[in-house]
Amino acid sequence: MGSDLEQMQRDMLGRIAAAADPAALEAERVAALGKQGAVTGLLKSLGAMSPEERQSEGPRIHALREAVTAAIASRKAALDGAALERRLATEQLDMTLPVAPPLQGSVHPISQVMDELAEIFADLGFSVATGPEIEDDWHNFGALEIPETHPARAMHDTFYMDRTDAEGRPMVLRTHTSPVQIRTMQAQKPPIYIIAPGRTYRSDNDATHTPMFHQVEGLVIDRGITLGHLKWTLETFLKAYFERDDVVLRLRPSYFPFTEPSVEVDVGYTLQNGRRVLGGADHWMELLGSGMVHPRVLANCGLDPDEWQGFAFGCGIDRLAMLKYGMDDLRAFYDGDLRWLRHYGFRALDVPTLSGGVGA
Ligand code: 2U9
Repeated sequence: MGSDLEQMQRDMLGRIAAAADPAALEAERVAALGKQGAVTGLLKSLGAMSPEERQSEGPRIHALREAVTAAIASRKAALDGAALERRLATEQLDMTLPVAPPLQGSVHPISQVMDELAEIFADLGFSVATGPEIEDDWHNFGALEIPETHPARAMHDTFYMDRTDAEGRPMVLRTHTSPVQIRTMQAQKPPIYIIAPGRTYRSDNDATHTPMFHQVEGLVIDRGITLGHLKWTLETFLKAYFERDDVVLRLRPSYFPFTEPSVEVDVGYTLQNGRRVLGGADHWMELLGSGMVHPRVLANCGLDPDEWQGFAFGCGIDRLAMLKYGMDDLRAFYDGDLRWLRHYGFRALDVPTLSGGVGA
């Protein structure tokens, strides 16, 4: 009996390993483990055995079943993997083909707002900078004066990767777009006038937070830059973005490790039929954070703080989109619901321009 079982296992594992496609593998599974299968038959035969026989044969038959089950799972994984590889190698999608009108997509409000921001800031002499979304500890934290022990680290709810940087510290999904400015300061000499829009990640998920969200940060490095330049820039940006001349800002003292002094910026709004409409100064809501770049951050990037000064700001793009275009649930941005996209999406050729209206 014992050597019969061993022979049976060898045969079954051999046939399973040789199954050339999922259908052949399924046939082997049914033949072994199906209702009428050989292993199932052996398991059933346990009932008719004497207690002594069952004690010796039971574990062997169960071991056979486990070995066959594991072999099927491993062959299935190998066949599925090979099938995926074949599909990836053969299936192609030509992204440049024109789309038939009933299927025509729309521009997502986040992309639209990013285009609007690029347009507005280009008019002020800023260019758009980008950088990696997987960052090392130094670019995301260290250079910005957020050391490991700093409470701001905990506030960032960081996603850590398996990969490590040169110092053996885990790589992170960037928690803000600030590392883009660090990289820009290292790579080019001032004057620097950039915005850094892009995806950012924090382990946070509720009605007002998604684990992936979008930020735009701005950075100016030049000689003789003051808080006055910061306020004028933000005012000019927000007036253009909300397409209103009565946008009023209120700057409150705040604290960020990478700016000194730091200011939180509130924007005035009025209530019309229960909805917030930007402009005026009836009510205030916090819109963005900003400040003068900390001298140590400049020094970390090889700039002499006695020669160069700068300001920086950071703002959630999702929030900018919601305020301008009237969405009230952040999570709908990422549901991929075509009805939502048709309602809030923008036509592909409605490119925002300052003269044509940025929110075309
Ligand atoms: C460098 C130096 C300074 C960027 C800044 C903020 C203040 C800020 C938040 C607003 C809402 C992020 O999306 S949010 O949660 N940001 O409050 N960001 S100052 O400061 C920098 C960046 C880079 C080199």
